[in-house]
Amino acid sequence: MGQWNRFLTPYKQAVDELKIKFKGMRSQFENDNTNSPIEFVTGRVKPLASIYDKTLEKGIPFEPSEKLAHQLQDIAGIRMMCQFVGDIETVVGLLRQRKDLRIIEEKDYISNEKQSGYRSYHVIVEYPVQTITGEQLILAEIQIRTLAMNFWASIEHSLNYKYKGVFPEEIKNRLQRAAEAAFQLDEEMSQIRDEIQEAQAYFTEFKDSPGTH
Ligand code: 0O2
Repeated sequence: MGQWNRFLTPYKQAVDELKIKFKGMRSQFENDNTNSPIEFVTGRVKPLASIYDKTLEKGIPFEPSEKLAHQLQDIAGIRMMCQFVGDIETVVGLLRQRKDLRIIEEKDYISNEKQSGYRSYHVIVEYPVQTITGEQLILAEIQIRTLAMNFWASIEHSLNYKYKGVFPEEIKNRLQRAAEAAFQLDEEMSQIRDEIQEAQAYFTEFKDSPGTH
């Protein structure tokens, strides 16, 4: 257990640091009175049980090693949620211009939706963590998705866990319909984006100085 703890500690540090940095990006948009393309940010270190499952799937030894660090790109995981599909490209652009991380790979499951109905944009990055023994490069997976994509993915993830990936036909069909509904919701919201953002800017202003309206 001590060995796993030592192995996972820099991942926890990477997740903590990236969460703070990305939340900081949101605050900067707020300070500028600009609608933030980032709605909220979450992060986690992959639980040992999930690491174990993934090693079985990939046929690699379940031990804290270089090989594992190389093969599992999402031990450090960050999620950035956006209101609108168009915000996702903006967030990816913001990531591409950062100097504190290096993009290794991008996976566009929005243009190329997964068979399950899953939609999201994944960016695999290499992030340097400073440790007492020097710098360590950590791989992290940043998932960027709308609130609707996130809603669908978290429900499907729970059901996947319950049914261990083998869904009854009816659930499978309903999930597919729900994915289509989430897609439609994103489309509709994008159509009235300007209207929504104007209203949100008004509320933010009103919250800051309620007496002046
Ligand atoms: P958890 O519990 O979120 O950590 P590869 O290594 O490239 O062969 P891999 O590892 O499947 O393929 O990478 P992929 O598909 O790019 O991204 C994996 C992660 O994306 C998953 O992590 C999920 O978080 C999410 N994801 C991918 N497909 C689906 C899906 O159909 N439904 C849901 N709900 N999420 C999905 P984990 O480790 O599976 O899960």
